[in-house]
Amino acid sequence: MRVWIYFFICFNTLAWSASRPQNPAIGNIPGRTTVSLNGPWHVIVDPYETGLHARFYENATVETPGGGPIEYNFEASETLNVPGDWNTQKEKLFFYEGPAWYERRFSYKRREHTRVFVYFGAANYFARVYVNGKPLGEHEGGFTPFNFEVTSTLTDGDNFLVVEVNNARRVDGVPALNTDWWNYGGITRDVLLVEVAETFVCDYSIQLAKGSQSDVTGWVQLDGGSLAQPVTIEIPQAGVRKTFSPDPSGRVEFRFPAKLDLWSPENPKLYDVTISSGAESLHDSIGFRTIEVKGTQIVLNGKPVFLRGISMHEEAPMRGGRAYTTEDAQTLFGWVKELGCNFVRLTHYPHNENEIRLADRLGLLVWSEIPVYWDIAWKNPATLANAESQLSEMIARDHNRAAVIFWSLSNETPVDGDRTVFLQKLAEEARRQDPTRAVTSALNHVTEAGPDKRVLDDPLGESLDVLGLNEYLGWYGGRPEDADRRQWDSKYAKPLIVSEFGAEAPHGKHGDASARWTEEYQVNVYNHQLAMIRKIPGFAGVSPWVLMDFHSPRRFLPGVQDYYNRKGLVSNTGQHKQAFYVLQKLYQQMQTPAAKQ
Ligand code: GCB
Repeated sequence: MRVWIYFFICFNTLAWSASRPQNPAIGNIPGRTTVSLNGPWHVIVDPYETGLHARFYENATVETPGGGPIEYNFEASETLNVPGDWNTQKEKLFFYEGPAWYERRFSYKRREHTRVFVYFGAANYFARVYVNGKPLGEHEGGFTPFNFEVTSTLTDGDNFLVVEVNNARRVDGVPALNTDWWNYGGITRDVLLVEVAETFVCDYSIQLAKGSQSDVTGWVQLDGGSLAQPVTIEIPQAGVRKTFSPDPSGRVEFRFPAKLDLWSPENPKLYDVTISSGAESLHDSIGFRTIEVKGTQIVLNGKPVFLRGISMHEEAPMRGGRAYTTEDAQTLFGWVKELGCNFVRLTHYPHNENEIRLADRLGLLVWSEIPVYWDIAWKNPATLANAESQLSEMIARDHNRAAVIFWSLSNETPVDGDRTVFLQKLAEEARRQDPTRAVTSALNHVTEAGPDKRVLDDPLGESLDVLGLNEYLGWYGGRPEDADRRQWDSKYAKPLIVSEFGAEAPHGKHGDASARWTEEYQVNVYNHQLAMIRKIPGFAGVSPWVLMDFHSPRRFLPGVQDYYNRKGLVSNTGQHKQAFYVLQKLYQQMQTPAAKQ
């Protein structure tokens, strides 16, 4: 089955396809030659999608005799920076949802014995890609990478790429119509031309074998005409150099002993790993650690770990809009580290690769999620296929990152049969593609077992390894003090993470601890919540909502929200609210030698 999947992934790039051709390891891998297509692209905002019929992708400039007029002109159109969302680059596009056409000219000369792919880090939400007037394919899903082979479509000399990006919300989309985050549209991550050898490393997995601290296991998949060429794996610092012969499908599977310093939040050790085959030599930085669930404990490298976390969006501090640079990630994770976290819940969609790689370097454990959010079209097979492909793309991009310990399938989905079947299928798929990490979801369905008792009994819990619980006692219902009486239970003897709680307060708005929208009220909620959740059976971690204030189309209150969700511990311009220090103090206490015993 596995071989088949890789056959599909590697070889469907050879044919034009309207589906999603991809080679997972095409991207920012050191050792690969890339040409950046970032920078200003010409853009035509096209609310009625006229460009599809008017064939904008042909990028016509000269009228054909007897033909009609050409009513567009990329060269004379405005530009937008790539990467970047359109909403925060032009004020008039702040609320825009719909199609827009991007165009970029570039000159290129292919080197002999290479193949070339055009790679997109992400485009939200739906993209159609054309090169030199020819369709390459399309991609659905706003937060994961995709690529198309352009070896035979590029010409030596001048070329042009046209991409239609459409962020219109769709009933059958993932997410669907309703979210509590801004629907930033556009090409929001890097665009690259990636050059590979004629036979190249299409994907690989290198990590510790499940439950073993001394055996490295994994696989390498080749794509191309010389599938028999040997594959060498080196980890120089650990004295490893192994050469393998692929099977007829170009696949190598291996397991060998190695003496490695384990990766952990306290010691985020990364090894330089080289994967060579034929003309290619890739270098990756890989950490080695084990992650397991034992009873109600999360076990890292054989020892139980408590997750001191925070939830966060991929929102740029200071300038606003989608975060995409390493500097954005450094600022956000700087605050995460300042809080004393060892864990970060990256909501509600796969965040950019800069963040994940920085988490690897900083020693932050990561919860990574796909945007199956609130209610979506559970009965629609195309919606399931779309969710599955976003899940696969997330796993394909990040499966070599030690930081990632959880694949999250969903957030606050309504309990009903179709939904549970849908998510069970995603759970199976996640385990099939990556049996080493834990599968989780943020749940919020609880039943009353008395006036002050709630039980987490969502049937999806059966299919998860780790349970996330979102609860907002003291904000969406009740008073902060009600938490003192609230008791919790779980139907499942599994680790439980309180994946959200919180309260809104703009920075600098003060008042009484009982006055909603003040920093004092937010502190009050944190104090009572933090005391309550520590008593939850199976309590294995917490990631309050949320690190930084973020744009939301559902938050209107003038002078208070102004289209921001203000539950941040830090404002969108970096000011720390009082509740930041409440959580920081607790996380500091948890790290004292006495607390660790
Ligand atoms: C939630 C959602 C999150 C919202 C948050 C809120 O439960 O998971 O996306 O932003 O509540 O602030 O209401």
